[in-house]
Amino acid sequence: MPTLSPSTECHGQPFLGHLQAQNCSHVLQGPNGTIQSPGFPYGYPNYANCTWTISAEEQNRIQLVFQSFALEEDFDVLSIFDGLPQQGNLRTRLTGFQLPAPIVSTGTVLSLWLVSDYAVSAQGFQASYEEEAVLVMGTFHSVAFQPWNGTEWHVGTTVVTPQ
Ligand SMILES: [Ca+2]
Repeated sequence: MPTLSPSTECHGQPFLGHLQAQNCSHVLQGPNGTIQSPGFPYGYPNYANCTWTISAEEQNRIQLVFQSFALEEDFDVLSIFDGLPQQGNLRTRLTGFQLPAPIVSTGTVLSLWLVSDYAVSAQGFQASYEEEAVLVMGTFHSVAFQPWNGTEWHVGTTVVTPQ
């Protein structure tokens, strides 16, 4: 009986090959949306092997907030990747029944990878994601008020409009 093992190779391909074969690979773009494990909230299948890759626009970040989380502890795991779902990008592995804290990507891509084993399911997970604009700290120059040209303001500076 063949079984899928996500940590090993499949026909010489890395684990992404499994995902394409199972058609459980989701590519999502901002600005926001909801992600659910298959069958949520009635239970995910055994041998689940699903990825969600979320891309934000340049300069933006992705915030992931869980609304619900229940995976068979230690045996079914949701891995979060800061970037594409590759081993080097692994950020955290989530399992069990505790609602994880929100996660914000450090780059423009955040990925999720759900793997379940051969038996015992649970409700699964639901999370919403949202693209966030990054406030670039720095200085800017007045354009509207010509006399102020050359004045440097920092974010948070109080600007008093002359009467
Ligand atoms: Ca399981």
